[in-house]
Amino acid sequence: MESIFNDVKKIMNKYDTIVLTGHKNIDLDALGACLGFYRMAHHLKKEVYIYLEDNIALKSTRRALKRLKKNNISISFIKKEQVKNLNLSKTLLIVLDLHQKNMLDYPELVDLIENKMVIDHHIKNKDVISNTKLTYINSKLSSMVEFVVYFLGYYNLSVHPVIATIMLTGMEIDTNSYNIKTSYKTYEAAAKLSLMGANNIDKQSLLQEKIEDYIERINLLKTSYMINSNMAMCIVPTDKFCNKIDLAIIAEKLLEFDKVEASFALGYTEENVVNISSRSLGRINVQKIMNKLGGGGHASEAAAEITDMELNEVKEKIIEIVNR
Ligand SMILES: [Mn+2]
Repeated sequence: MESIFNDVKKIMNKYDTIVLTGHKNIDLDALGACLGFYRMAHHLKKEVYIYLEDNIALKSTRRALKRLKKNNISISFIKKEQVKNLNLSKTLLIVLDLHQKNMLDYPELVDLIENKMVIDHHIKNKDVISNTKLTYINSKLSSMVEFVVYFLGYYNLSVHPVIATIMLTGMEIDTNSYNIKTSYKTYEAAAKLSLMGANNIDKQSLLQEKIEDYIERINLLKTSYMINSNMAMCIVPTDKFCNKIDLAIIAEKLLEFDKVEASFALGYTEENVVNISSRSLGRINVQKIMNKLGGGGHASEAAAEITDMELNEVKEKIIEIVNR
């Protein structure tokens, strides 16, 4: 990976300003990676910003941002309107933890800033952001943070303990607590963050949730069932709306149970809109299954949104597809 590190740094050095962005619904892996790159950009004496709007969906991300503030760690964030005021010909956009334009909170960002670099750890999809100075997609990496830890380490840079904690939490989320996509390199990256002062108690508190939310999820999990020998399904009752994040959490949780190799969580997210979140331990390609429903994603992580079918029909359709 050393040659990539050299290339990344070389490209960063060519620009005066660096804008970092993660994917929409920014999670702690994407934010942690941005913060790590921020450190590098700062070290290279660049003007650096993290693209971020105010409407952050994930509680853990909101908490992490609050924690930065509380610890007086000053990070410059930038919003849509402000990007236009940059000297764009001297600006480099670094896209982290995604490689498709439609995964960006603000997709036009890649058109607005012509000079860009894409680094991701998800399985490569079609519609990769094009015309980049560098594209590096390595699905062997557990997380974006894992890349960034080695990148910083290669240049002997470390981050503030609060940032190390955020990064460690991001890695834990992406690996489902070191259960998936985890290699010895992942543990080593975790150890490096620990050496930088990442705090496990603070990490836990970033992930804490309301007990009511937890109980509600358990009640939903109680109703889940196997749709064949190795796939589980959980359906949110039609009398309530759910959100996509909850569906993702449920689908992920289902993978922790006996015999489950792939999982589906589905429910109405609004009137006449059914969302499905699907996860796999890795052997079953759930992207293929979601593709058949008009959705997409990655082999082990995919989703679909359906507007022309009732929840029950969607359920039947999934069962038909997987048992075909
Ligand atoms: Mn990630």
